[in-house]
Amino acid sequence: MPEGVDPAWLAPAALRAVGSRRTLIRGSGPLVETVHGEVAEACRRFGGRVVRDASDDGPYDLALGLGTEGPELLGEEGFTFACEGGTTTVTACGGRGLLYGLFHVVRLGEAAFSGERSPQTHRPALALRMLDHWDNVAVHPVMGQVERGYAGGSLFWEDGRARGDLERVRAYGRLLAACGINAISVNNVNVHAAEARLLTDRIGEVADIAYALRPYGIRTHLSVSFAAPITLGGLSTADPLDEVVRGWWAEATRRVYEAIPDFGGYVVKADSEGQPGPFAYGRSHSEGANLLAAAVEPFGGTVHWRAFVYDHRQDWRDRATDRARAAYDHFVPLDGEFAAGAVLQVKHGPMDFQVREPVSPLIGAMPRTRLAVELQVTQEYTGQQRHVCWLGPMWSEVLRFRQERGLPVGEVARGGLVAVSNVGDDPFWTGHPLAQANLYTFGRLAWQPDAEPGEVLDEWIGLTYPEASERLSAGLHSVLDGSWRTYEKYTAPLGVGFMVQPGHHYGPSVDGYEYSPWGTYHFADRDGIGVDRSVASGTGFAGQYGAPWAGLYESPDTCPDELLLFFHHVPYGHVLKSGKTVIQHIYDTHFEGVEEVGQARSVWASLAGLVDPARHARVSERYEEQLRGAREWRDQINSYFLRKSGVPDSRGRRIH
Ligand code: GCV
Repeated sequence: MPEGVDPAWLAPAALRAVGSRRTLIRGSGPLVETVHGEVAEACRRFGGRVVRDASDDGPYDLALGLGTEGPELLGEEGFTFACEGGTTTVTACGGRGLLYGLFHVVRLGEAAFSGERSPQTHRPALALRMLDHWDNVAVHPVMGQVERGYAGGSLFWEDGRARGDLERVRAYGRLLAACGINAISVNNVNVHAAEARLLTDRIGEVADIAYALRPYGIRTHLSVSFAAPITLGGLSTADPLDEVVRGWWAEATRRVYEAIPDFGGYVVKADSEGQPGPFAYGRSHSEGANLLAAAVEPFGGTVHWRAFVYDHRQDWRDRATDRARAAYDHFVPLDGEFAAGAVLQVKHGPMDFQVREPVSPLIGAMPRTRLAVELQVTQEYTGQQRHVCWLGPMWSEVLRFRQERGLPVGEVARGGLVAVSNVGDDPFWTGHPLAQANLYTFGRLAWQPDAEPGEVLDEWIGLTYPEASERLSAGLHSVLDGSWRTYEKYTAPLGVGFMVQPGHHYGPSVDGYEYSPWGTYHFADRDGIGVDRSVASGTGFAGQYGAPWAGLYESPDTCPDELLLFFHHVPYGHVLKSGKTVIQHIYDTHFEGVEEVGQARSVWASLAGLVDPARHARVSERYEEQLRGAREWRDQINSYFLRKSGVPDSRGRRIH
């Protein structure tokens, strides 16, 4: 780890069990060298020994090697793990598999070397496990270096260019490999002028980044502008059916692969929030995506085409237009029209990464399209890494959600699981040291979408605090386990969403988006609150789901409490399944949320001395801000609804 940088979930002591043993490494290739480097460094630190390709110097405690058996079962990334007769063995068919096998042993620690375990096979459920960086090459006047970034500057870009020293990028790749991530898109999906040129004359800078990430099995992807043939190529059109445009993309892509032979492909935000796209030429999104797919397919690349398409210039008076409907309305008619090299990348909810949303009905409604599901690790709407909000339980709910055909989202996402990264050049990587748990959890859930998030958190604790006492582990669980629900309690209620300050999205502003063109309304008046998305009387969004969800969401009687205001406009006196009225629920959860933050702050304070001082201090400082912020949310939300409804708190607490 570069000096001064937090080791995160590869604390040196996490490699003690491996580094104190005798290891044999068999095989060759760049990733085998990475494995060897990891083990050799651990041995240097902890007194073990590593041998290459020997057959006569055994026995070994650990044998890591490439084999030829079972490629159809293991693929490039799988491995077998066994512990028999005093030797722990990891065998893989490819270098990536061996690397993931090594990190499996690291995660198990001493347990990897005790007892007898017959061979187990491990392989990722999803082939693509990717992070999207919304990093700007040049500092953007409004969005800064990293759009929605809360951890300092970009790891990749500085002063308008790729960083000269990419040691930190290499260290990042190592951390990501340790949790199973295998792809990164290195620039913002909002492609500004400086980023656009990465595709052409500045591809060498991307190649340098790809070089730094490659030893950890990570492929590099690039966000591109649909208008590139015009802005970079000087053509008069970017029409996807124009032969000259097709030729331009083919040639530009050939050059990209010349510079980066294992390039992963393009990410495209088109006809979305002002980005150019095929609509300008009267073409469909499948025609747009297929243009780029045709360019990357000969090289084995993929186009990730984002489904985040909606009208961001909506008239708030127009009650018929519902942003939640947009992705489904645009894309479901195109099912079956996307080329094999195109992946449709869908945000997990129909709106925009709110603390609570239903799963997007688009996921599950396009069986003939390769879908990737997009999560947001950066905490744009969940406390911006100033608040603790561990999102593992929320993502797990999403990934286990089953739509009509019965498959969970984690299986429907055949095109991969993607997330917006939360790291920057902050020494703790993520601003809030506890936000590292979100990044780790994302990687592990992408590998195994049905994993128990609590067990993933145990792994993260074990790797980040390898010598943690039971008190420290229990304390970390206590502050993280319920933190998502706590955050939900003191912010926008019952799935209604937003109520944040416009622009930067931090802190409460109940009516901040109420009369805006962004389509994010709550419709609170003196009688009630919520958005009627029923088929019977509302926007019809509930009807985009299959059975049983369409029926459940359609009626306030069957709609789950936590999503009630997403689907229905109800009176403040409406009684929830919990037995409380909506207004009393709002008051109670906001008081409880603040109390829970106060309790978590005390638990954290009690861990002083068990956590290294710098980390402890950083988290303590952030808890002060979280408590201040939670109080602000409580007081604004409660006051707003007391004033609107005129209904007093049944418990007579002070509301401002
Ligand atoms: C990169 C939200 C964010 C934008 C982001 C957009 C997207 O609207 O606020 O910053 O733009 O999502 O996902 O494209």
